[in-house]
Amino acid sequence: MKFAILDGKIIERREAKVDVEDRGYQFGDGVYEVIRVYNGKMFTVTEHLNRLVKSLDSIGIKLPYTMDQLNDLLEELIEKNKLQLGTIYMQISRGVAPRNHAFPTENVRPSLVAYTKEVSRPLESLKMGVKTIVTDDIRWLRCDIKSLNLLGNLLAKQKAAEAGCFEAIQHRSGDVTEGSSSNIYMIKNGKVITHQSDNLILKGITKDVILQVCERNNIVVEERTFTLDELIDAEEVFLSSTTAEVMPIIEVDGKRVGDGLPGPVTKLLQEWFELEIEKRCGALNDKILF
Ligand code: DCS
Repeated sequence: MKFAILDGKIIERREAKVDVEDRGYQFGDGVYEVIRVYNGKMFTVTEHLNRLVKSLDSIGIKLPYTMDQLNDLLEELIEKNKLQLGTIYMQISRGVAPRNHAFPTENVRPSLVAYTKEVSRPLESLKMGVKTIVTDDIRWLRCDIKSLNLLGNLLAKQKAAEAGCFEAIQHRSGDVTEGSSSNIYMIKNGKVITHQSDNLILKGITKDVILQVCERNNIVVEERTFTLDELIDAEEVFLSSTTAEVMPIIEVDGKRVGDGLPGPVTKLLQEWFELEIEKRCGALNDKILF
């Protein structure tokens, strides 16, 4: 896509360059968000910007823009890039300063970068479900911060890719935490069970929407720790993220989930999630047909 945001200005993507001493580049000293765009409109943008500010607060970076300014900038970027269906990636690092682990003492301006990408909905996978593997969660203890430091997540995702799988489900000593870039859910006796939003997982915006939809439709949700044994034994399993939406999981480490097809509760949630998208961003051209 032709244009990007660099430090508050919309410029040509190929002109958008960062300094070799940007702390995001050297240390992963910053945070990011990925926002979905349907019909040229950002889905749950306020929720994403709120989470961005929360992540920034937890690492002591002060956002050099108001939420309204950011929102307007992102809208302008979507318009200039004529983006209809895709994502916005945005990141803020602590800024440029001589390399030193401790934060710079002089007033360094945080660097903001954002750009768009055309991404279609993964309709085939949404219909058929995806396979996953299980791996140790080797990450740090502040997974609630959407940090640029993603090495643990990358190593997990790479294992999944090498196994021909869509996602790696991470666990700490047998307790399921989350996927390498998604939240994980299982269905037991018709209830939706997912890890509580604490320091061990990222509080997904998609997760929030799913939980709201469940509440409105009287689906019982339990936010609690659950084990790999419970997961393997579940009636249904699914994952959620900004790009993958509500994605059925049909295999965990080579073992079939249920009868190996997307289950009825997952399909209901997919339907309700689509309605939620349409409510906020207008009618979708391509939908999951059941
Ligand atoms: N957990 C992790 C570790 C994630 O990276 C993500 C999203 C989620 C959960 C789900 O959060 P959202 O529902 O808010 O998307 N990861 C983003 C990413 O890196 N690419 O796309 C989404």
